[in-house]
Amino acid sequence: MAAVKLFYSDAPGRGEIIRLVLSVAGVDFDDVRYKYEDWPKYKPEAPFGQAPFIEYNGKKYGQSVAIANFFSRENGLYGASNLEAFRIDEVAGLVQDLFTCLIPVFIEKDPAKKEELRAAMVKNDAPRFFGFFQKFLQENGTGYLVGNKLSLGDLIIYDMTTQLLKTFQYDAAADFPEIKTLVDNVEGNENIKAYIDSRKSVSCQPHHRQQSAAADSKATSAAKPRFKSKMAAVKLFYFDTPGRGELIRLVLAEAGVEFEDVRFKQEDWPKYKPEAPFGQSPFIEYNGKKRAQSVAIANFFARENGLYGANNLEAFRIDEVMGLMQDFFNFLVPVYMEKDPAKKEELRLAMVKNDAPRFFGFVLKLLQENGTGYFVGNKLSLADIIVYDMATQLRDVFSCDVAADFPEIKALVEKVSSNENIKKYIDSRK
Ligand SMILES: N[C@@H](CCC(=O)N[C@@H](CS)C(=O)NCC(=O)O)C(=O)O
Repeated sequence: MAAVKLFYSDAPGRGEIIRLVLSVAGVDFDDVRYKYEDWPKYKPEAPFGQAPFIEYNGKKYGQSVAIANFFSRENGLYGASNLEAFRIDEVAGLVQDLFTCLIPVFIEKDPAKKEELRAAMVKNDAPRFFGFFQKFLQENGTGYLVGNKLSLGDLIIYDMTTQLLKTFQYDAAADFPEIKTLVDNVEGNENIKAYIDSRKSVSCQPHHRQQSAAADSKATSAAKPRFKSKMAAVKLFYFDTPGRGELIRLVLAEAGVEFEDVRFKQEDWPKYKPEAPFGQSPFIEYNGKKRAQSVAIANFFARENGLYGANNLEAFRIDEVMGLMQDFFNFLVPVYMEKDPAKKEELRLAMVKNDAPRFFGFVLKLLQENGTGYFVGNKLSLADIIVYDMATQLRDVFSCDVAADFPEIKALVEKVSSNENIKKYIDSRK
């Protein structure tokens, strides 16, 4: 493995999971930590104007989840099967949702208001999410999230537990015995111990992590479609809108997986909500089990059907695109939810002017870099499908035609919509 340089502020935040993964894997990395006020110096270097980002083999990469996934796959921390990877992705999705709940608490300046928000988060959101993690751990029954060894999933839960304790005084390990066991298991890992010790002496200077024996480079084959198999029937539950469900429909359609597309009206959601594993949709029933988190579901079926790249670097690029599109989706939600027509139009215009060109500008650069008209290799992948999905939702729901401004995106949209299976699905949808 070539040396890695990680850029993030001198805080845990979204950077810590990468530090944990690299440490467990024994990967040599420069932990470049800067003070908050120095960020403007680093921002122009960040591929998507955000941190964390890394330099790896002389190239810059962004999106924390994509980076953590890449190094986890590279070092055997991403589960032993596609179903184990699916569970890890579910946890990653839940933690992203929990992060979204933490942000307003974190950025609130007024101390009384901040404490009020913190108390509400500690009372409601945190136990809800840790309740899900506890259930997963009980289900697996080994003290680890998947199998009988440490994985990215354990590190994600550990990271959240320690960050919540330190920053928000919420002690999940005190309330959930399985979380306590997991924290003990993670902290019992030799490499994590060494990392925690080194962290104590960290200033804002870049510091260097020592490489351990485990750092020998591994073949980049983990992301190959490993489990091409006859799929069991799938039932997908989502609102009768594209939203977060459409990506899954498109992936299943492209893969030729037969699925029951259960669509419901907004007012019928209370009937389905109790069935949803985390009280949210989309969710699926697969092999008699309910699973959720849209990205985890899409990743699972993409891996299962050869839509997740031909190697780990291609999978990394796909995860970057997925992360960018999830970030962008979060900007669409307030526009979609706004009830007041004037306010809604104001929000829409701002999104069309700022967020859409920014995010599609990033993905355009990635598309141009590959130069085949696809994001990776010379064939359709999950990345092409999500960009197609977002571009068409923008066009149809928000009257914003990014394809008109970016010819390569236009070509991609045309290519995806003329794909035989996708075309069949779109026609059936009408
Ligand atoms: N990160 C989750 C977010 C899911 C989410 O926010 N779902 C919304 C619909 S797009 C929902 O279920 N809202 C209804 C509710 O929370 O009761 C995912 O990607 O699946």
